[in-house]
Amino acid sequence: IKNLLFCRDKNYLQNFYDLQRDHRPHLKNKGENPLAAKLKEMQAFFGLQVTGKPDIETLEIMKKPRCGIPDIGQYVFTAGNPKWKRNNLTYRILNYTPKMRRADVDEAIRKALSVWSNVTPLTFRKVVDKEADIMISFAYRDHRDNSPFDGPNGQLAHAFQPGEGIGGDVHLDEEEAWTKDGRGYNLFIVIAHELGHSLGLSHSNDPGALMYPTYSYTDPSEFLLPQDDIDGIQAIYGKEKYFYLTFLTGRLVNSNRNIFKNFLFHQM
Ligand SMILES: [Ca+2]
Ligand SMILES: [Ca+2]
Ligand SMILES: [Zn+2]
Ligand SMILES: [Zn+2]
Repeated sequence: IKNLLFCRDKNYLQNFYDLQRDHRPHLKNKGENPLAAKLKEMQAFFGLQVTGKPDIETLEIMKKPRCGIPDIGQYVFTAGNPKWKRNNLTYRILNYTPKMRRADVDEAIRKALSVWSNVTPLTFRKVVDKEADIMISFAYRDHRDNSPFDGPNGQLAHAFQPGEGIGGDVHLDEEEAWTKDGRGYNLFIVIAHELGHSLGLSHSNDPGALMYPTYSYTDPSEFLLPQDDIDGIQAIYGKEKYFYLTFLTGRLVNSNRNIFKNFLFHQM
């Protein structure tokens, strides 16, 4: 099997399935080739036939543009979803892509944040001149975090789990054809996915989920956060703040439901 896998495919398993880069003769692990074992893990994740062989379906998935965060393995995500200890978070846009108007980048990011704040008690405030919890930037190839980007296609972006410093930050591959619509890669869709990681979610194997690892386009104006993602994020942070206020103020909120909701969303 080793000889049937191309270097690129081995890279895929190294990047996303924790395949050791330097595998020596496996003395203790005689039973199974580590490549076959990792292929099986990948096939299981994507719901393919688990053969341990690089069949057409498996190779097709490996070619799809995707998020740079691994699907399994503990070296990026610690067990038990990590979370922010505050609900009021800050974000900052460090740079822009020449491929889009600045206002369109701002709008894509604002809308991607609202995807998550709409269903949780989380709020996001933009800062322009100091360290923010979520620093968003476009980065080129090796950008000093041990996860170099790979040029056009392949890995589109990655993000770090909640935490200090680089924690929560979102990096976008500068070499992608970023857009606000269905051409190239839609910035809103990719950032919305990456923010899921910034907030503590790992990949879902539900093909309809936003947190599925491969890219798929949805018209931003028609985007609705899938239930799998809502369940995931609410398991970490609870439901939207509207429910807290309902609990606290009872009838007052019910009678002014829409006014209150608008008020709350404008607070972001
Ligand atoms: Ca950070
Ligand atoms: Ca790329
Ligand atoms: Zn991802
Ligand atoms: Zn990075």
